[in-house]
This record gives sequence, structure tokens and C-alpha cells, in this order.
Amino acid sequence: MRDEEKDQRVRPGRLRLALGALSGVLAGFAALAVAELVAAGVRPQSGPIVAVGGASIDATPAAVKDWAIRHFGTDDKLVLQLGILAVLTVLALALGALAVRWRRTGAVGVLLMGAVGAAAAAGRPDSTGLIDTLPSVVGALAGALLLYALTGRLTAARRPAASERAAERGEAAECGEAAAGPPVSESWDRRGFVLAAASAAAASAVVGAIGRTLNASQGRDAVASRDRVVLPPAGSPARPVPRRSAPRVPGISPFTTPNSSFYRVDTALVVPKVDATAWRLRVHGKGVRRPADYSFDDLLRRELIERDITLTCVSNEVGGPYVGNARWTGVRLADLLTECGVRPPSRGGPADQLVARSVDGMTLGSPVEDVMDGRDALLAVGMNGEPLPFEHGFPVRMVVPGLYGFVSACKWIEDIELTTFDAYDPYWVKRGWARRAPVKTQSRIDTPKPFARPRAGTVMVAGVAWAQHRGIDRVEVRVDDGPWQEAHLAAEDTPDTWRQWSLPWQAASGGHTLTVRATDRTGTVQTSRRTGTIPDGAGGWHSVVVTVD
Ligand SMILES: Nc1nc2c(c(=O)[nH]1)N[C@H]1C(S)=C(S)[C@@H](COP(=O)(O)O)O[C@H]1N2
Ligand SMILES: [Mo]
Repeated sequence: MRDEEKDQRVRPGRLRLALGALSGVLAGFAALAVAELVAAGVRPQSGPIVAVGGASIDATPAAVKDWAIRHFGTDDKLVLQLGILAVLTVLALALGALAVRWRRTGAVGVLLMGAVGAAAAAGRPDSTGLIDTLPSVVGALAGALLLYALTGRLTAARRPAASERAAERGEAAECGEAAAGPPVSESWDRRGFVLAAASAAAASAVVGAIGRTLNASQGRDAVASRDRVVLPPAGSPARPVPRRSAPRVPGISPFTTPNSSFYRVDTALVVPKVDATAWRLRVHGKGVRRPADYSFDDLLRRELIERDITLTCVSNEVGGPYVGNARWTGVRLADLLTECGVRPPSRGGPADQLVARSVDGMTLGSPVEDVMDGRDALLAVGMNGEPLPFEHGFPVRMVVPGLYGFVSACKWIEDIELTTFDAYDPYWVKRGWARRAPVKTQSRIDTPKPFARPRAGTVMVAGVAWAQHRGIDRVEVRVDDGPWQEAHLAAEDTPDTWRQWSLPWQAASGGHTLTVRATDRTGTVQTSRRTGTIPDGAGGWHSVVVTVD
């Protein structure tokens, strides 16, 4: 005992500090592995990394979030989780090194990190209560105990053999360590440490792997429920897509974006897997004279309509990729609302905002007037002929032509509340985005790509233009500072979809800037004024610089 106390007070050598840091990382690894296993028993979203990640997403300022979406796209979530792991690793290294000298303090540090995870888990909007803190709490306990045990091996008093003492001295000399204390201070249970560390690492790997597997197998009921969905034929099919007159230009966006390449923007670190057979949608709130509750089958039994609608994200920069066009199948939202006794403000209804809530606690607010003005606002169950993919909101999501996704396109929806814009600010509005956000008239050059080197002669310039629910009337292209030339527009499908356009260009060699602008049906010309994506969508013209060889 005497020895141990003295030992702990003596300044530890570099090797022991390094092994302490390693113990910290092993403790962190064990904590996460145990948390993963416990989360499998609670719910996958309750794990500390997902909880802290979700909390960071919510706490991230609008500008940073918007930047992350633009720069990492769907990978923003991976980048965030790697970032959290990196921070955890640094903290674990530091706590481990600290614990070589102050064992208890190190262990308490691990518990504090667990407390942060627990607080994040309990505070998530989809938290199911205190039980969500279990993974962080149990994981931290395991990590703290392990750190305490491992660093105990690093300080354990043991009468060192003469040879070991010699080795210690040699080691200290090698590290350039000045003789800070008597050589006996570096005596510790090497074999015991190595054994304990190796078994802890192996046990964590096994526990973590079991937790992973269990978590991955969750949502099996949801997957099965999706596999069983048979979408009934639409009572009101989409218009046949008119024969495109510009579909053959290589590099132009296809009219219909396949599900596999449809952009994805949301705050969900774990894609919600909802069992359609257990799903319900509640409609309630201000002026809802007959509040109601619908099952998935209730929706499928109604008349389904099928519509081509282009969806755009407010975070899409000029020329950006967060826009796609799909054939959505669903029920008419306005009919459902009318059935519940909802009246739009123009007919005396008291609620002007429809707040949609998802199973993961996201809230999106749309103008009731827009949703009920006769446009094809949908509760969608199908996307391009199949049940919604999980990433895009299975079993049901909203789609409203003409509004940016963040004010309309709630995925994994489970609740619709009628309220007012004065009374409630949904998720994105609380973070600096606009309350009302109709899609801006925009156009994009798909081909040639920026910095392409086409050969002199005829070069096809082509792309897409959108002004959902108003419709695109004209697209013009300008080469350098030349005159605007009218591009050829593919026949219009509906005003709710984008239109492909193309223009053959007689390209002369040298550097050139191609610029595009669109005009919508209201006569509004796409503004040249460059504005950022916050608060209500980017404005400005898309330009591409090419060098003609
Ligand atoms: N539940 C939920 N729904 C959501 C979001 C979200 O973060 N959570 N993001 C919205 C935003 S900002 C957009 S642009 C669209 C994107 O839909 P997509 O991922 O299917 O393309 O979903 C909307 N619906
Ligand atoms: Mo968005």
C-alpha cells in the first residue's frame, strides 16, 4: 500500500504515460461497444454517438449546417460522426494519461463523458424517456471501471526483479528521461497490463460486434412491411410524359430522377425504419372539426393520384445538385384535410400553418392556403413506382409542388397539426430559415461541365430549369457577353416539373463563359442577383467556364 501510494505520486515515465493513453482509448472503445449493445435493447437511436451527433446537428448554426450540406452532401453525416469519434479519441487519450497519476479522476472523467451522452440522448425530440440514457450510462460505467483497472496495473506495486529494474532504467534512458525518481518508481505489472489490455480489447470487439449486428437487424418488421406493400393502381394516373425533344443530349439530367440517385437531405443519423402496419397519422389542431387518425391501409384504400413533381432543397446553390424529379403516388392531402373539417384561411379557417411532424421529431410548416388551393399536395406512399424508399420517408411523406422541401416535404410523417404562423415556428424556422418559402425560378447547365474542353464546332449546351407550380416559359443562354439566345425547351409535362432545355452552340476555340437564365409563366425572369441559400433559397444565374480546343 505504502509502495503504491508513493508510486502514484512519482512522475510517471513516458512509456507508462503512453500506456495510460492507450488504456484511455481502450476504455473509450469498451464504453462505446457496451453502449452499442445496450442501445440494441433500447433503440438504435439512443446510442451516445447518434445522440450526441443529433444534438450537434440541432445545435449547429444555420450557416454551418448549410455549408456542410453543400460541401459533404449526404456524407455530411459520416463526416460528423467521424468528427465526434476524433474528439472522443483525443479526450480518451488525455483521460488515460491523466489516470496514470490520478486513477480516480480519470475514471470520473469517463463517467462525465457518459453523462454528456446521456443528456444528449434524453434531450432528443424522439427520445422515449430516461431509458434512452441507459446506453451512455452503462457504457460509461464499463469504460470507467476498465480505465481504473488498467491504470491499476500501471501503478501496481511489485518488487521488481533486478533484470526488470535494469530494463526500466534502459527504457528511461532511451526516452531521454532524466532520472526523475528512483528506478523502482517505474515498476509495474507489465504482464498483468498486457493481459488485461488485450482481453479488454478482445471483449470489447466481441460485445461491439454483437451490438452492431443486433442494431442492424432492428427494423426487420419495417423492412418486411415495406416488402409486403402492393401499391394499388392510381385512380388518377400521371399524364403520359410528353415525347421529349431534347432527351438525347449526353450529360443532360434525365426527366425522371431514379430513386437511387435522388438527392437526400435530412437530419436523421439513423434512417427511421417505420413498420407500416403499426403506423398511424394523426390530424388535429386549430379549426380541425373532426380530428382523425389514419392507418397506412386507410390511405391505400383511398383514391390514389400519381403526379410528376420536382422537389428542391433550399440549400441548393445555384447550379447545385439538390433537385430531382420523381413520379409520386399518394392521396390528395387537401381531401383528407377537408374530411377532417379543415377550411383554408380564404374560406374562414382559423389556421394558416400546417405543421407536419415526423417520427424522428422533425417539424416542417406549410401554408394551409397553398396545400388546399387545388395544387397536387400529396401524402405520398410511392416514388417512381415503388413504395417510398426508407431514405425518402417510408411509409408516408408529404410533397407539395412549388414549395422548398424544408417547408413541405416531411418524411416519415406521423402527425399533422393545424396552427398559425404566429403561434409556432418549426425546426428550420427556429434556425434562421424563412417561414414561407416558394421555390425560386432557377436553371442549371448540366453539360458541358465546368472546365470541360470540348472541341471547336457544334457543342450541345443543355440542362434543366424549374419554377414549380408556375411553370417554365423560356430558357436563354448567353455566350460570354453576347446576346441571349433562346434555348429549345422540351415539351411541358406539368408546371410542377422541371423542363429540359438544349441549345446547339457553334463553339470557337478559346475560353468561354456560358450563362443560363429562365423565365417562368408569371413572366418573372430569373434574377441575376446572387444571393445565398439562407433564408429562402439561392438566387442568381448559373455560369460554366469551358475551354474550347
Ligand atoms: N423527417 C424529415 N423530413 C424532411 C427533412 C428532415 O430532415 N427530416 N428534410 C426536409 C428537406 S430540407 C428536404 S429538401 C426534403 C428532401 O427530401 P429527400 O431527402 O427525399 O430528397 O425532405 C424534407 N423532409
Ligand atoms: Mo432542404
